[in-house]
Amino acid sequence: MGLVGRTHALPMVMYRSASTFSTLGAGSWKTPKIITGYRFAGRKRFFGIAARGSPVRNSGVPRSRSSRSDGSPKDRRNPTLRPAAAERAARDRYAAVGVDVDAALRTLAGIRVSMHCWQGDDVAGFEHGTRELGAGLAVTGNHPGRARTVAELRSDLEKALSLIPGRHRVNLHAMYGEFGRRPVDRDQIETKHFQGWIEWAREQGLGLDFNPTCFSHPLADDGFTLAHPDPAVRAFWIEHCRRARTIGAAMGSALGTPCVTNVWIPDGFKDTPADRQTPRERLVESLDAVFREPFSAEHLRDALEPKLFGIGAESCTVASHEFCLGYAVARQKLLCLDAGHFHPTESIADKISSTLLWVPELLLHVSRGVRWDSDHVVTLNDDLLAIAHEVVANGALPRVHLGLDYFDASINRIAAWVIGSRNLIKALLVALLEPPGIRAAEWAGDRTARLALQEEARSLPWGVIWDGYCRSKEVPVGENWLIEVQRHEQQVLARR
Ligand SMILES: [Mn+2]
Repeated sequence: MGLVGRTHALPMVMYRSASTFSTLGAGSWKTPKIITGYRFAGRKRFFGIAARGSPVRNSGVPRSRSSRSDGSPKDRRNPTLRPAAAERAARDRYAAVGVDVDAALRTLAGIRVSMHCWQGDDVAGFEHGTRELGAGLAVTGNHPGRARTVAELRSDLEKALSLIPGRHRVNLHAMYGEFGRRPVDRDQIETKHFQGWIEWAREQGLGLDFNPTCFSHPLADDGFTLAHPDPAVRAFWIEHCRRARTIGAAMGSALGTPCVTNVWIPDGFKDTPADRQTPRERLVESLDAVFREPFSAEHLRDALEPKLFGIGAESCTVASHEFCLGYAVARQKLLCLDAGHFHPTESIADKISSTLLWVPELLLHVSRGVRWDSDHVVTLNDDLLAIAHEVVANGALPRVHLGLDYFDASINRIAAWVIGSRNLIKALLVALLEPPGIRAAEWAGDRTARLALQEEARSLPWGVIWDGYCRSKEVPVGENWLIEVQRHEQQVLARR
């Protein structure tokens, strides 16, 4: 859901420490096209995307890693090619408001964003037989080049990650295993089906996160899984989630970094239920069974993700925010806050400091809601800046796992990853570069100065610092990454 952008008042107390998927709700006036296994028929149009004469091609900016200029006179028409002088001036400006740019960049470089694999293939997965998504999920768009195989998805992830500064993580769903020739049902998945991903992640220097997939399955077709009235159906999904945790722990153990394994339960009612309580009691029992086996926190972190509604489940979602918050507090699990899973004007930013008082850690699914859809590509809007601010300003980075969760098949999927990931990292940079005078003004009771400094901070030259960060991480500066994506689209995606 869309969020109302607003910088929330800073809390007075510092902390000491330190799927989900597209909802198509009641407001939908037409049925969106559900894309699984489409075939693209418009190649000519596609080839025109990066045709000669496009503004990006002719901008005069070299194609990649281009801004290593020494600021010589021939470069001076293009300010992006004079990084050293611009960065010095920006650092001076930040120094004047008490900001240590180097410290901010060191912190930024340590933040691992978990990039969601399902943007690359429209949440199709690699199980035998293509199914419609169901469970309130739908992907709109038909851009060419959807990853159809594990190899294609990994290749696309590598391309996207090469354009994003820093070292990060990849988030998998259980439907993305390598299942071989014979079908493997969800209650039969094993670590061996994800061994290829583990080896790939190790080679790439990535962490992995994981999710059981409680949708796109015959036993989820009537809208209930872990809260299903039939004990046999519940047992199936309990076994699936239990195995997902075992696999997550194996990933965390193999890669030396805890795997956040996030359970999202789509169960809900299209129309007004007569009994909202019994399904929730069943869900508590099911979750207790799922989480019964203990694992080391060094390997596995369990998270639970609430949602307001999905298409076909508009009247009541069993795993609502209150349900999941209560369960997470009672059982000391991680709470997952998805930016698109609340009312359209409800921001998750303000929930971060509130919930961290009661749960050990948070998982954030950074997304962008637009009307009925919870999963638009993340843009650098006030909502995103507020989320990043709340994590950074409250000293919560060590307790908050940052993941992305959206999917858009109407644009280049690699670009969708790059845009959202870079935006989240940019928002974190802006938060890390916040002048300390803002908080000091609030603590001094000077609300006038707080507002004045907050507004002046918006136009501080963080973009120059960002460019320098990209340069230092050897990823394209500014819009240069788009040229890489366009070339890749012509050379690789067009042939799929
Ligand atoms: Mn989510």
